[in-house]
Amino acid sequence: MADLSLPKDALFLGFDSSTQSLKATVLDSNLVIVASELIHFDSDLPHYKTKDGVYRDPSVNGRIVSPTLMWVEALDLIFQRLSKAKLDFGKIAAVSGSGQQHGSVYWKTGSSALLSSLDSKKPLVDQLRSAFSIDESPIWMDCSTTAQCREIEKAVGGALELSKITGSRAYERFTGPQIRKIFETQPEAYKNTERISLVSSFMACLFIGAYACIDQTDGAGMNLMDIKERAWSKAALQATAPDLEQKLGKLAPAHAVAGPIASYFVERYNFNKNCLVVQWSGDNPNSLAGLTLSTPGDLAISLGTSDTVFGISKVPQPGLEGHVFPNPVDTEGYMVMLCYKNGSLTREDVRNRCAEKSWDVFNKFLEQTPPLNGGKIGFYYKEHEILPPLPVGFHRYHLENFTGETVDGLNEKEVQEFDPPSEVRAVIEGQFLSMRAHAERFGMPSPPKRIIATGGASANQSILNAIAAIFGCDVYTVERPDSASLGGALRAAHGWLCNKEGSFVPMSSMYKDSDKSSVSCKLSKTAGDQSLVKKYSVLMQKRIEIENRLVQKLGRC
Ligand code: ADP
Ligand code: XUL
Repeated sequence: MADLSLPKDALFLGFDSSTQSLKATVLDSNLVIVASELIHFDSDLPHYKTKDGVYRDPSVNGRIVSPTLMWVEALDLIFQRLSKAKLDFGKIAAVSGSGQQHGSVYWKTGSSALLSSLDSKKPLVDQLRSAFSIDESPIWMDCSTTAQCREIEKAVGGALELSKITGSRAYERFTGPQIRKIFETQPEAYKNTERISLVSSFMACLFIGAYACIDQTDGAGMNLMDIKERAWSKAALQATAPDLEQKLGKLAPAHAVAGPIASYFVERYNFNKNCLVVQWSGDNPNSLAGLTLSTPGDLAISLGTSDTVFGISKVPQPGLEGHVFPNPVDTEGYMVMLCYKNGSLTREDVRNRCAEKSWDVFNKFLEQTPPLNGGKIGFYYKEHEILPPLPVGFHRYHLENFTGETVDGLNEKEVQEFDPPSEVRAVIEGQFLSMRAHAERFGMPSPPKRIIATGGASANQSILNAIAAIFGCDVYTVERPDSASLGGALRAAHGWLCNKEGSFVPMSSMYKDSDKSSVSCKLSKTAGDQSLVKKYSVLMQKRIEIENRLVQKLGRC
């Protein structure tokens, strides 16, 4: 049998270029975390003047972008920090990472020459200032492309047809509609673009000093790729913009090597010239890898800027809700996912308004209010929501005499406000009841065998308690909440191994029998009381009834 062990002294470096920060995680060959770093965009790079890592454009409804150069400068800065922490870059055998999904970068004609001749004496940011035809990258929070979504769906034969091909109907944040909008509204910039990267492949470009392929998993978040063929769909390309295939370049599997590390990093930071750069992928796919999610009954819940829920599936069944992507660590399987725009920032809004801007007070309120919240239900959309497709707005209802036994005869009264503790419970119960309801409707396991929680808010024990009570299953966590950069380091090791073997090897071959590594999940909360879970099912049924009415009345974003 082949030797599937990693070289004893080697290190593996993973990144996550997400909405609010750039994170790095370093694993040793036992898959134990030996270093980590974080650059917070708003506070560490204040000259870009972002709020939550983004610009919300007041002049164009729903336009949300981030300065592309900020991501470059964050990389310069994280390397300074890793150098200060005395990380031995020479030991790093492979690098990989992830980017927030769907966001796109537009390289100006002639920039490939710039990329391949980077001067190791200068920071990247000073050398790439004129590299982009569009300086502000549209990101996943943007919802300014509804018209383009409908045009693309119509051109391929409808929303369901597009979903059958690409794994999702057209969504405003997906890259295809974003590209079409640029082609329609900034034709000169589109013409002057020689390569379009996702945030993930963009970061890989910096590491190899050349244009990197888009990986097949993150590529599925564009409404442009045929998910069964794992190749660009001619029909989707044609429906989106002219000359697009050449601007996108090729697709590659997530475990493939993007290229050797650029001499820039060898000369500037003493990387070994044999260090490999493994394809970067999306943050949710990388989290799936970092959480080692490989059992069909398990679900992961990621509580970052967005909230997502995802699992794996052998058979793709794309529909009008949710997304199907190729599994980044299984060449035949799929990853299924739902995404909510109102995640951490909406919880923070309630914390700031009702809980003295303190998670401790927020948690105290959550613990002191009864499960089911005495029939108080809230819908909190600080941003246009994806699921359900509803505009910005808060809606609060009180189900009088709610006992949790039945929805029959229950009347809801719309109210303007709740007392602060009830508002805290309403936002948490609302988010997770909505997640459970849509996950069930999407065919995800119900109840799941277990939930693995990750992302910034998974550090909050009171929130994990609520998840265990609402879903009625055990909740696990990994050592640190940033599973995407951990997944990057793990995929770096996996890509290194596949490259050594000359073919794909299962990722599980890297874990030891009694796994003491940083990638093993630990039980954090046990399943809630099952009679309470039943009552939550009743509340969920009522909530969906109200939600459907809101969608009929207020429509898509
Ligand atoms: P992203 O990767 O999308 O940038 P993260 O996964 O890093 O986001 O999560 C950042 C979010 O985590 C913050 O917006 C913050 O609201 C949330 N967070 C951090 N600590 C807590 C906590 N103790 N309780 C609830 N939320 C938290
Ligand atoms: C997924 C999505 C977000 C981003 C940002 O479809 O839009 O989760 O990946 O984290």
